[in-house]
Amino acid sequence: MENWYKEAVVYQIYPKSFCDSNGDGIGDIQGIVSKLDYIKELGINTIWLSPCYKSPGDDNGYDIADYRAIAPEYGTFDDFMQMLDGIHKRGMRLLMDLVVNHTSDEHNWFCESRKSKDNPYRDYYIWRDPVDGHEPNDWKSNFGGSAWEYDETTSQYYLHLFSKKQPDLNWENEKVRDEIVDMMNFWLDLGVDGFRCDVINLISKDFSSPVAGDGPKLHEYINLLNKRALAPHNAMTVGEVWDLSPEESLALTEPSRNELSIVFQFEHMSVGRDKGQRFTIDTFSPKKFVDILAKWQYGLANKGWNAICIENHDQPRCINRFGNTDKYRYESATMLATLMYCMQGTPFIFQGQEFGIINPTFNSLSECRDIEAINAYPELRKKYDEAEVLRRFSMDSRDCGRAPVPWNNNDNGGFTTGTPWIKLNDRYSDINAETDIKNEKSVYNYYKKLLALHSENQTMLYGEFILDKSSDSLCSYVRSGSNGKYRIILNFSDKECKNEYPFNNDQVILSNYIFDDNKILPAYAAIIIKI
Ligand code: TEU
Ligand code: CA
Repeated sequence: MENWYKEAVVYQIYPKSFCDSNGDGIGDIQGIVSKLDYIKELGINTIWLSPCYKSPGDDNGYDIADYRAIAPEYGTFDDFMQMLDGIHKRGMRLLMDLVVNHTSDEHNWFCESRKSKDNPYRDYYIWRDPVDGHEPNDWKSNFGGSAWEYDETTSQYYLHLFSKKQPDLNWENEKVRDEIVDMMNFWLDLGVDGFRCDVINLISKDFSSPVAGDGPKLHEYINLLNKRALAPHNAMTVGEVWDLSPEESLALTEPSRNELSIVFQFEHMSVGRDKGQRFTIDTFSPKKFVDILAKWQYGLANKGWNAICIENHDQPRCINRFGNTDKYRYESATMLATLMYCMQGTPFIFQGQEFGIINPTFNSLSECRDIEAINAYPELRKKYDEAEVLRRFSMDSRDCGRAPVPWNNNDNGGFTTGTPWIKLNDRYSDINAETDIKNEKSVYNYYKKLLALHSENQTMLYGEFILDKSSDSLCSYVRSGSNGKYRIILNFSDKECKNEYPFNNDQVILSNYIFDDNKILPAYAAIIIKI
């Protein structure tokens, strides 16, 4: 199938936190192998694996020291091939993480590059002279501070849009482009099926702009990767791009352009944050959230394709942000899933989301691991006391999604027999995969039914999307296509609301309550009806 990405149902694995097979407290490839049946059983046909390459781990693997080597803490190359084979044998596909905006400073290219101005690898990275004794411009690193680091050996600055240990590659250099194409073909030739492309809009820089990225050669570079690596392998790609409009998304994905298959949009993830900034708090408006999703449904209709995502390794758990972790955990988790995965687009599910994991609580900075939170701490402490900063980290730091997956109610949720590299959520004895699978009314069993409906129903896959109602409680949309019409009815609040779309119980395809009176919808009700 040429456009197989449209029928992909993707499960994201963050290897460090997924499953530890050897008791060192770190998830690994054999841990993944042991869970392939579990993933398949959920209704997944594609796995996206966050980086598992050799890395010093400054940004948990998004700082790559060797693009062609597996990190020893995750296993061997043979383990990797066994996993790939196991994925394919089960009729699933594998997307690797393609992190090519930057490498680790411990990558051999950078070790050479920083040695001297005439080193053959010098132009693999972006080096600039100081301007009046200062940084070349005022670009900021995503992890705080200047994006420029002064290197004494050659008295120049290098650019790093993330940590200092993640120098940006110089895509202007043809040799860099050739190296990346070769590396992509290396994985594709081994049988890998595609890539999730990390911060892909940053690879071309616009030096005249106050913010880096979306440079003039972006489309040219992606088109080149498409022609020389992706298209010949019919590979799927999903680009990670922040702050883009539907028009910009189409410019990267319209099939005639031969660039990417789809890109994520994270606009809805900013609702509830002040100006979209992390660690800030704004009132959460369900209406705004649904309206943004609808804008993207309409914006890409018949021209592009959505990537439907509400959690990943950079985000806290969706129940904490948009639902209710205590009284209505099941109801809000399943309502959010219904809202998202009945829309048109490829579902992305982050490990543990399928059984309603919630954020851990961080009680001290020493429990936090993420470079973004640790770097932000001193500035936040100037504004808030210790308890408030930790409360914000427990709500909104990237570590929230990175807590280990609890598989059962054994010690450490069965994630490891050793000491986990980061703490688990304390409620793992009741929120874990095994308990949820056994419980008929559970987030896991609802996800399984919902994903089956998504995959087996032509209307759910390809049908038109029509928004009828968005508000801070009742929301409703219709999907209409070759397999008939369906209405999705949701109560996006923790109070009862009036239902404007009455139905008979025999119309119900899936719902998270059993209804006697359908004129009143209980908190976080979600119903899919045939109309
Ligand atoms: O994320 C890019 C990115 O923009 C976020 O890290 C962002 O800076 C942050 O969430 C804002 O609060 C990608 C990866 O998903 C992330 O894990 C990496 O750290 C980053 O790129 C660098 O490779
Ligand atoms: Ca391990």
